[in-house]
Amino acid sequence: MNSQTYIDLENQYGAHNYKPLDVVISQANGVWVEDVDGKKYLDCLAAYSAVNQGHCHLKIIQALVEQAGKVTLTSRAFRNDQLGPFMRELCELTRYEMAVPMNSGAEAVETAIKLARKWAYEVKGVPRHEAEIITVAGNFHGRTITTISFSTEPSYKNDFGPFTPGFVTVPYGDSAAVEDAITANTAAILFEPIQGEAGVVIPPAGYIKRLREICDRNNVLLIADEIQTGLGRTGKLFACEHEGVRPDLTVIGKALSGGVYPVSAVLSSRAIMGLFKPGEHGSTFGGNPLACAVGRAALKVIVEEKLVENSAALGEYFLEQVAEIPSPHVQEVRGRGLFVGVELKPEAGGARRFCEALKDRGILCKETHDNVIRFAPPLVIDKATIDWALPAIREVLNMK
Ligand code: IF1
Repeated sequence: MNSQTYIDLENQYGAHNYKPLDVVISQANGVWVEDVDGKKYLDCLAAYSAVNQGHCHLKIIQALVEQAGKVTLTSRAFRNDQLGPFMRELCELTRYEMAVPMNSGAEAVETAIKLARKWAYEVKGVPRHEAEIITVAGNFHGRTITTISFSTEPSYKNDFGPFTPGFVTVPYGDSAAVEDAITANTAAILFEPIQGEAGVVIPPAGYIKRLREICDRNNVLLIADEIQTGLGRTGKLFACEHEGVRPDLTVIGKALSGGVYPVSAVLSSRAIMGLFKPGEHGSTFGGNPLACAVGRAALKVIVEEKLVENSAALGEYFLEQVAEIPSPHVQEVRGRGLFVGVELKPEAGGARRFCEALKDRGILCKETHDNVIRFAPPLVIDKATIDWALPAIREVLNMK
């Protein structure tokens, strides 16, 4: 079957909730993917940073296959021999005391919200059902009813109300607005240290540090959604580390499995995580042995292959090289680590056509918010591969 046949099938039987680039991928390895016609592409999206370790990393696949032959799911009604070691390795790497394993990113965000609310009632003394959480404009935290309730993107939410109450929104990057929004009932501030979906939006220097101070001063929890920015993407293990900040709760997902399986988690202290009592939270698949075995291997690869360091070094090189490209279309190039956004001028005709042109030259990227091309290749990329991609990027940024 050729590409068009697969596209037609998907269009006929699958919901049309996406508008993907028409490349039908059937194989992948490392930074490369291959379509059904045998054409190879450099993956510069890495499944929105889930595939930081590179596609089909041998060690992660081995862990998956090996564990699949032993036991895949016990449910949390019983224990399994992978959960404890996974939780320990995760906490040791991230220097948090405890973690709760979930599956999708949105689920983990909801888990963090539940924890923050519980903390507000049991520790801070907020009257039950009155906790407020401050969120920021342009956020992306998932697609569930609660996570879209505080989305500011009309197409993500407009037809899906009624919404979950208890959230207020302030502009991104404005710490004074956060402080003004705090009331006696404020439980937490939920934010992304770099907004991915909004177009690789980096907050003003000092913003994260100021959020930390505001939280400390007002007895409010700081919750960082590092689902996309975490685990090396920005050149640090967590993007909050760029400002030396340790949030009370950090939410991770995506690369926690290297894109092999849905694995997410919330990281926190014993004091906060300890508020969950048996029966109050859970998930059939969360913490299953297959997920844990995959997660353990995925973390090991990040450390052993120095992916955080590689992201920092090659990200700096890539950003510098792209920023130097003379182009009539580019408004701004920004990034941290291998997380780079090229914002085009409004008159450039939208980022989509640039992504299509890159695709024709063997590079897969995805536009975000009409005018931004996001480059986020797997963190295993090397300099030679970046150098291979640069001429094509140069050409595309200069097309008519
Ligand atoms: C899709 C966006 C990226 C996330 C942050 C939570 C979640 C995500 C910071 C939810 C997920 C994904 C979802 C994916 C596209 C992608 C995305 F454009 F939609 F916003 F990366 F920028 N917090 N982001 O980035 O995690 O429940 O999906 O596991 O198609 O919706 P999830």
